[in-house]
Amino acid sequence: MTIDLVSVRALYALPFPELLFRAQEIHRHHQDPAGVQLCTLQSIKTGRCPEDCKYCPQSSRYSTGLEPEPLMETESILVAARAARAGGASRFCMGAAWREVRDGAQFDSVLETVKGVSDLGLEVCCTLGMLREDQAARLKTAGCAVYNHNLDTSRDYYPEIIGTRTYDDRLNTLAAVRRAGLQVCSGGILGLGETTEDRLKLLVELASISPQPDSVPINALVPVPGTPLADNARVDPFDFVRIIAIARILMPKAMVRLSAGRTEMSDELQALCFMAGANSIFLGEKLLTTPNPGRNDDFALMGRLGLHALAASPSSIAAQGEEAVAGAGCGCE
Ligand code: SAM
Ligand code: DTB
Ligand code: SF4
Repeated sequence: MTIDLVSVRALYALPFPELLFRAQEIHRHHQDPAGVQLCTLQSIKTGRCPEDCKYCPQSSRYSTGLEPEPLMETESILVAARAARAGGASRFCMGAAWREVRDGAQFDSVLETVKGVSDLGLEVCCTLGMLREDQAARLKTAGCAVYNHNLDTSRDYYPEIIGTRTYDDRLNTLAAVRRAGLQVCSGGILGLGETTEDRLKLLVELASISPQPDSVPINALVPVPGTPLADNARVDPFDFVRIIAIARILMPKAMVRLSAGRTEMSDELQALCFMAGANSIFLGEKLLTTPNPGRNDDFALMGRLGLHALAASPSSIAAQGEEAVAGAGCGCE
């Protein structure tokens, strides 16, 4: 399907209720309309990143007061993964503040961890920066199902935010991830100072990846003191919902994840996002380094809205050992 910017602009110009209606029609046709995928995030290597992403508290270029931490040991990560599973998550996403994956002892350790987490019956996602196809293939063999690598914004606006790599570097990694047979998770951030046109161009870029990303995280900037974007204005809530709705319309089969920034969103705004087609969240009090609503709040909201947790898809769980089968249906209500 060719996705053209002109028709995407026309969607954005629709009256809000009309846009939501169209998104809901597509959502109901392709997704469980009351299901929410619950993912957890674990920062496995924190801070001291050589990249200059202007939004990121983990870049070594900015003084954000973040306490850096070296790569975590496999056993400590498995403790966190077991807790995530017990807490009702179906996907465990591990993030490292690396520019790129380098072969060697650290990557070997990540591979061992991936195997351990996958053996628990959790869908494993990694976000480790740029990588090559052979590295992606090793992750897949170890039991990783998904690789997260965000385009973040439009091609035009990208150089305003990141100078240490290019948009094509990003797309090349995504292509390598796909060739290795991993699922692609790629999305962006709203609130970087971009225009509406940049947001729509980002969605067109994402929807034009062939095949389309399996999941699309939409983050609202968490402004972190010390980063160049610390004083950015908040995104208008209705504009945010419109972008979620258009992501749903353009990528009907993707999980659309309401990602960073939820602590600043009211329950009502999050409900609108679910109505517009968002069907995934990160669970737990911390994202990588910044706060996230606690799981009690999230389960309370899901209860009030009559939403239920989606189980991990068995095909995404590489290992189906005894422990895996026990964990796969951790039907948290
Ligand atoms: N270093 C790897 C990379 O850049 O791909 C993986 C970790 S990086 C922190 C993952 C994603 O977190 C980024 O692509 C960005 O979209 C998001 N992110 C980072 N800081 C953020 C912030 N302050 N607000 C919202 N999203 C943020
Ligand atoms: C994504 O798009 N958002 C998550 C996940 N993918 C890795 C990360 C959000 C990070 C927010 C800032 C922080 O907590 O450091
Ligand atoms: Fe490093 Fe990723 Fe943060 Fe950029 S977004 S500074 S690459 S951790």
